[in-house]
Amino acid sequence: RIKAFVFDLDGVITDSAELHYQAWSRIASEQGIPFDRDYNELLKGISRMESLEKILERKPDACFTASDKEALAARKNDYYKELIGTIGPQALLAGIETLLKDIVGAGIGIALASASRNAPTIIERLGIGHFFQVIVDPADIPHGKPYPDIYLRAASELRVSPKECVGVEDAEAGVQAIKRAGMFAIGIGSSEVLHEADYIVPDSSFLQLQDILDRIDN
Ligand code: B16
Ligand code: MG
Repeated sequence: RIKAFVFDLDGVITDSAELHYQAWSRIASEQGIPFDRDYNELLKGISRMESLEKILERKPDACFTASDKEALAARKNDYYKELIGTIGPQALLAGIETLLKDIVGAGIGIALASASRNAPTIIERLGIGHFFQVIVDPADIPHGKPYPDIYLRAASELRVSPKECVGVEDAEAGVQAIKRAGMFAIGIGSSEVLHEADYIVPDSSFLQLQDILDRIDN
């Protein structure tokens, strides 16, 4: 029996993936580094520093010291915080609020497993904090997605077994993390990118609790 849902944030609950893209675009163009939406796909689900490293890889001749990198990552976060300062409940993706309500109504637990250190601020701005029993602090998790650690921590904080959990992700690294944790994986987005997921939907409006539970061998 399914006892909990564990959600990713960016690209699943709200389109902050787009805001990350805009903030990184500013940094890349300031540095004269090519950057586009295809390349941005590689940054989804991975940490701020890992994202920066991936962007700087595209300027192999340049030399960035550790403190240059700290400064770039901090500036990106300032740009990002400016963008998230404008969001409110209208930024919830289609179908998510109904899904959260249905899950709670069915007596099933909910946790957040986001790599974003800004996640608590975003959840509060969206007005959905009351649905979550657990928000995992990514600062506590040394190995990010695609390692399963953040999903395993969510299950243990909820006091359920990973086998009793459904994970929901929009990124390849995230789906891999869910599968390695031993959970049922829902992928939102392209089936090419998310082929390891157990159930793939094109966007969040397709998510229906009963439909999801029916697909899992209970
Ligand atoms: P921050 P998720 C991830 O969130 C994003 O997908 C990823 O693009 C970002 O680099 C990461 O959070 C860190 O975010 O800079 O706010 O700490 O998809 O795991 O919810
Ligand atoms: Mg995501």
